[in-house]
Amino acid sequence: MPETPEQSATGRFDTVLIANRGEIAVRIQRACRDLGLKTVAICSEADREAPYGSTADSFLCIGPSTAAKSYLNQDAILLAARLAGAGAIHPGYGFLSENAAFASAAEKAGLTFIGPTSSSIATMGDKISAKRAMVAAGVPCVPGPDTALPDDPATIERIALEIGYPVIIKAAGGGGGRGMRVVPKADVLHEAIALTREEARKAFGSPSLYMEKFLEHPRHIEIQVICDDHGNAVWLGHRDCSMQRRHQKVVEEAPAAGIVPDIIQPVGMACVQACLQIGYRGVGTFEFLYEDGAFYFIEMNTRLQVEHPVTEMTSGVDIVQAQIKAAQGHVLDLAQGDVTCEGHSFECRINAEDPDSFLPSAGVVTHLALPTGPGIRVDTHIHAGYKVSPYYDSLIAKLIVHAPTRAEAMARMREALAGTEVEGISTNIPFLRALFEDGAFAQGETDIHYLEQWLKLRRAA
Ligand code: MV4
Repeated sequence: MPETPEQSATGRFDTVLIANRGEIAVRIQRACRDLGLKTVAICSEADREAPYGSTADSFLCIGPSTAAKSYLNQDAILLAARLAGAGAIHPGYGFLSENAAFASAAEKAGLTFIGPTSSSIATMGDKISAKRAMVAAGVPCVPGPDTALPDDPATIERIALEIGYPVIIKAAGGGGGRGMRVVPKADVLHEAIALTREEARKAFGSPSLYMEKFLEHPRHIEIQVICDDHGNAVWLGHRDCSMQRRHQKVVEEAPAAGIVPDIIQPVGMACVQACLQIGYRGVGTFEFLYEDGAFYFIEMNTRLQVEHPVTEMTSGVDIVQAQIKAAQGHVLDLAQGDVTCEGHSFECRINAEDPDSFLPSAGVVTHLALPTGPGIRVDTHIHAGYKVSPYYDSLIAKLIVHAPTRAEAMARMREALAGTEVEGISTNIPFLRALFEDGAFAQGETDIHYLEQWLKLRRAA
């Protein structure tokens, strides 16, 4: 969809309000400083002691600890931007990062939203309109209509038969694993649809559903793109994010193991084509399922992602700086031919959680040692004495390594994990250390179910 000039507002700004917290607030602040931009940090009452508060040019507490009253409080954030003289808002990931109404409200308040237009966010937020846009651009999608399921039972049955069982019912308003149900065979089709429809109505305010072929053993592979407002777009290679538990990614890597350039190249180019066709601006991620040598689009994320560092390591592109420059209206200073992928990168998400129950572990970090050395990067906001609060997600640090080959990168991650000490709270570090000793993982022989199966076996042992 072409954008109206008003929706496409990029602009000059010299001060960025960072509407987020934790490690990504630190990461974005660094990119702003690198670009000579001033920063405004915001916090909730629980985050008053945040280290990035004192390094920002201004620091405002915008509300109580619960996210709904602070990091999700649109009016408070817009007011903070006005008070602090910010010209742009960087939403980070999570919170308001994929909220089309917020992007639009920011633009109406005369602020640049560092992200795509509200119309792009809305198109991709509706998983049916996203799929339709991808089909139109020639991006390979999962078999199944790019339209909402009708009400007529006979028509629904015909669609399922045409796709072939098993099928999966998904809510148009869902995504990230919310609002979906697998249907193994015809006798439970209508029941599954009725249940998913009710859940969708309650959770997303829309009963709209669609149907796809259910892929049983795929890998989750995603493609990173960056686009400017002048008709330029490039893809920065791919990542494998199959190592997840309950839709929470735990380890990510770039490039995806064993995916040869010949097979991913046309998919990357189709993503670029889709960006140009929808007038996409800024950074984005195309999520694919990969099974038996074929790629199937499932969703597009219209934000900076947690795992962007593995692509930064392999492409050499500072994705956050590139994102901010795109929002300033700069022409992309990178052509597809300039993009290379060097070596291999892994990211481990270090979570403050109980290693067995996975419940969040709040408390004070009494001792912290972080690894250093060639090819090691740590993105974090914590320090010894930091109080991990129970209000937000449990990510406390990202350990990122880069080495010439996948095997060397794995060895480097083992080394980095061995050099990481967090005391006072529980973390998933012991579990990450064990995972990097796993043979099948080392061989790249995993899919989206691997980690949960591995955990089950490990518990039984
Ligand atoms: C699927 C699928 C199998 N077949 N779609 C889950 C999250 C959301 N992004 C889409 N998801 C899936 N969609 C079809 N047609 C399996 C999943 C899925 C999954 C996808 C990526 C990463 C982890 C996953 C875990 C369970 C299910």
